[in-house]
Amino acid sequence: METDIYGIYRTRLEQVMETLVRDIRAYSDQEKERTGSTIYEHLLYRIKTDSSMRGKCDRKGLPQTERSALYDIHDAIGLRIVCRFIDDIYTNIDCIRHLPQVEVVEEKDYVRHAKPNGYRSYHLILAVTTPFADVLGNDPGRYFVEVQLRTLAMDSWASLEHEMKYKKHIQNPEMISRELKRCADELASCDLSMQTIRNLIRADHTGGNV
Ligand code: 0O2
Repeated sequence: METDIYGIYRTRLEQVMETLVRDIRAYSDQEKERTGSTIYEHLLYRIKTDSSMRGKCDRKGLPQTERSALYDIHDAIGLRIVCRFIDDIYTNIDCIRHLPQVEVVEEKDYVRHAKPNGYRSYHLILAVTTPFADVLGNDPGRYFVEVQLRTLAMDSWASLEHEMKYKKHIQNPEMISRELKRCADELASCDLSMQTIRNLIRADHTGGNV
């Protein structure tokens, strides 16, 4: 049997993930206290499985080593924050930028710039500074985390599209891709309308002019 691709770093990855999840829950509680509403609906997190990390190394032409998994590839730790409204995505990003020991090293805004297939989501790659060594031997260390932020609508679309991608024999894939794209655009339009309605309700509630 193959050894774990993360080797002795697996427990470190778990520590980094747990600390980040704790910090995100803490700012979320503070926001709830301050505004009375939740800043996200779901917070999901995982360590990429050994076999899927090995597969990703192969796809990228990298050797299946700890260094590839922890340094060259940046999503050994993955978090997904699913929000009700588009603005909440950006509020969460702002909070994440202010977390201690966290630096945003890469970002992709597929919310404003959707992929051609209709995929929408905001991706951040974080480098988290840790009080223990990393795979390069740096101490303090740096561990990478991928954070995907989406609305509920974007999330349900992405899981359906993901299902299609991994299905081997699919009838009429062109038609399904076309329908998925149409659906993504309709959902994006609904997300915008929902945001506008919330803004109107809030402006009204605070006595502002609409
Ligand atoms: P998995 O199994 O979901 O983790 P990368 O390969 O990550 O270095 P890339 O492709 O430029 O480089 O990264 P990007 O665009 O930030 O995408 C990273 C992740 O976003 C993917 O991880 C998916 O989870 C998700 N994603 C990106 N594009 C799509 C899409 O078109 N549809 C769906 N359903 N998800 C998408 P992985 O590692 O590819 O897969």
